Formats: sequence, structure tokens, C-alpha cells
Amino acid sequence: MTIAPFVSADAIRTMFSGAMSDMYKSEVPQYAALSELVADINGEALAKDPELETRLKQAGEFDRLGAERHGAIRVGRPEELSTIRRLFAVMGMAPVGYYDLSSAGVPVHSTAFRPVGDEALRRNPFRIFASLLRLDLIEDFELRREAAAILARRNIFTPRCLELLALFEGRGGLDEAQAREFASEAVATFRWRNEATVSAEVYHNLRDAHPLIADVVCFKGPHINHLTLQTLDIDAVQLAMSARNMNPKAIIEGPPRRNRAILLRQTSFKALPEPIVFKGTNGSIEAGTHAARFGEVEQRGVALTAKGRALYDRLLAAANASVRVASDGSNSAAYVETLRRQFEAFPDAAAALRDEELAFFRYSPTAESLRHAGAPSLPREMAGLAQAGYVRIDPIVYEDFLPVSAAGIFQSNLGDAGQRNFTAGASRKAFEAALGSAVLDEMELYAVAEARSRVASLNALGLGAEPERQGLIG
Ligand code: OOG
Ligand code: NI
Repeated sequence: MTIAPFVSADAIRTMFSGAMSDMYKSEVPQYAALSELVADINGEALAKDPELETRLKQAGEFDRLGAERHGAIRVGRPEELSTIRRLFAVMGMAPVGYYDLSSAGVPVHSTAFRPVGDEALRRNPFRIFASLLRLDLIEDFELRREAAAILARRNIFTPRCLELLALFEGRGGLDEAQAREFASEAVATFRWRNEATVSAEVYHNLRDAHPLIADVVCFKGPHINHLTLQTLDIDAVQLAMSARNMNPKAIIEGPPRRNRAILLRQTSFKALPEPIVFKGTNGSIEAGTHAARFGEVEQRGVALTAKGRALYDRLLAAANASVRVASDGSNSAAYVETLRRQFEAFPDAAAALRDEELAFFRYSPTAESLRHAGAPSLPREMAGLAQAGYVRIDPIVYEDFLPVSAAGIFQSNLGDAGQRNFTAGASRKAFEAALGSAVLDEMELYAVAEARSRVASLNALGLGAEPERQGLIG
């Protein structure tokens, strides 16, 4: 008997993200329309800037411009989250970062499942933002008990999905046919089902406690609530969505438009009301609607160091304190202007971002310098090499999410009724206990990626490692 070889985690991730994309485009036609709009705008951006195509090709981005960069799900029980962790492990996605959304009035805490290695990220950076409902934040004891009882009755995974998961864990891999089947069984967990598992009355009671609670508790599974495309010009997408009556969010979340993009900018069209049916009495049904699902676009920039991030957080908080964005978008121009002014304090040139240690960069030897590897004429250390053009310095892309942005995205999809105050605060330990593992520290991942690239560059040039950086590389 011959044994078929295992498929790589990167390949399974790509099967999964492709299947999710097909499913979501057919479930939410306005998302398919957004994807065409984004393709047009990306085409225009490429036509305007002849060097952009070369840069994207160098970064391995060009061929997958139209592919999704992330999606988001919300689960209800700790056991659901831990199985989700195992599921994404098959696809080479590990939990990175802890996001407390309760301080922004959303009763969940979250992580991002994503690839972590440079190579895996280059192959397919698809991520899933995964939130766990915090029933402990429902004040009404009876309602909390009822929500927990409803959630306890459901099983969000297909039996075959669990079987293949066990097979993977037992044998350490899946062959091609198993991998394809696994991807499609995994996607089934996240499909839309229009039947609520509860009556209209229970739904509305939960909705009144918080719209997100109804979204998580009242359905058979954690439907994917959005997918996110990459755009080369997010400001153009925002304008085009308005022009086409696609009901965009009031503002683009994140930093303002800049020469040197930092972190992450995101916008979306708001969740569309969809027809659902509630359980009626004696097996009857009752018609209703539920709005949870939307489409998003993102544009990523360089990852910031702790120092850069502190500056970002301070400037963003100052802008938010001076203009509170109205959900109808009536004062968004004032907000955009305030944000722009605040961020004048954030250096907008690569050299300044580096010199002030505000952002992370990747170092690589140029083809020319490799020809001189080991030559005594080469400068001995990085600063000299960089100055003489012997190493290339590229920004390390921010691969994670932003809690303030995420809160804005949740809120614009929950309506004004989505605003609440929760005082319980972050609960990372409880989240990790539910997850069944610790979450990785994103700052450390970026610091290690930068340090490794420096050491690898020096080694390639025959210059040995920089001793003071070695401590970072485990
Ligand atoms: C997740 C919102 C967070 C993002 O892009 O920041 C998110 C959700 O609505 O479930 O996806
Ligand atoms: Ni998102």
C-alpha cells in the first residue's frame, strides 16, 4: 500500500479561504459586488502608478490581489473556541493577540488566528478574527442562564469535520483528498442558516440585552459575519461605496491617509437585514429579519514598535476625544480633518520611522552586496551597510488588528442600540483557559522577524551576527 503525502498547512489554508470566499459571495450578493468594485479600483491604482505592479510582484502580492485577507466569526461557548483553535491549527493558523472589546461596550473578547512565519505569511496571510461571547457580562441572571442553556444544545461542527480533525491530530497531516474534504467540512461550520433556534420573544430579549448576544446565541452556528478584501486605495473604495448607495460605515477606521502607511485602515458596508424565521408555537414559524453580515476592505502598512504604537494610540484617542463620529456620517469630514491634524505628530518618512524606532523593518542583502560577501571593503555593521545601499530595508507589514477599529466595526453593524457600558474589564486568563492555549504576543513576533532578518543579512555577507541582537532569537 502506498501512502499519499501530506498536504501543507499553507495549502489547506488556501483551500479553506477560497471556499469561504465562494460561499460568502453566493450568500451575500452585495459582497460579490464589493469584490468587483475593489478589483476595478485596484486596476485604476495600478494604471496610475507604473511601479506599483513591480513592487507588488516583488512582495508576492500581485497574483493574489483579489484574495480575501481576513474574515470574522463569533462563538458562544469555551468548547467551541477550543475546537476552533484546533481547526485552524490544521491550516497553520495560531492565535495571536488578545483583544478586550468590553471596554468599548461590546461583550466579547477575541484573538486572531493567523499564520506566523515569514514564508507562511507570504504564501497566504488569511486570518480569522474570532470572538468569544462573554455571558458573564449579561446582568440579568435569568437571561444569562437561558442563553447558556440554548448554547449548550448546539453542536457547530459536522461529524465528518471532527473526524478529520482527529485524523489530522493522530497522524500529523492530511492527504490531498482528506484536505479538500476537511476544508469544505470546516467551511460548513460558518455557513448562514436562516432559521433561528429560538422564538421571536427569546431573540428580542437577548437582542435587548445586546444585539451581539442575539447574533451569537440564536443560531445553529457561528456564521461568518464578514470577509475582507485588500485594496490599493481605501479612500477610493469608501467614496465609491457611497456613490453606489452601498451604505458604508461613516469613517475609515485606523490612521489617516499618509505617504508611509502604518498599521491598518479598514472600512465596510454596513450589515444588511436578512430574512430569518423564528420558532413559533406548535411547530409553526414566524418571519423576521436579522442584520449581522457585511463586507469589508483593508489596507495594511508597517507594524509599529511599542513606542510607535503608544504614539498611535495617543493621537487616535485625542482625535476621538475631540470629535465623536455620528453614526449617520454627518460630521465625518470634521473627524477626518481632526485625525489628519493629530497625526502630523507622527513621522511620515521611512528613515524617521526607523531612526526613532517607531516601526519594524526587514533587512535583506542586495544582489550586488552578495557579490562582495566577505570582502574587507564592506562596512562591518548594519548602519554602514544600509547607508551604502548594501542592504534593502522593507517595512514589515502589520498582520494583526486594532481594538479601537474593531470596536468601531462591531458598533456600526449593531446599530445605535449596540452602545453599552461594561465595567468588568479584560479577562485574558479566562479567554486563554477557554481557548486551551496561550495567545502569542504579536510585538514579539515582529521584533523577532526584524532581528532575524538583520542576523541573516550579516551572515549572508560574511559579517557574523550582531551580538546585541542575538538575545532576541530563540
Ligand atoms: C469582528 C470585528 C473586528 C476587524 O476587522 O477589526 C474585525 C466582528 O464584527 O465580529 O473583523
Ligand atoms: Ni474585519
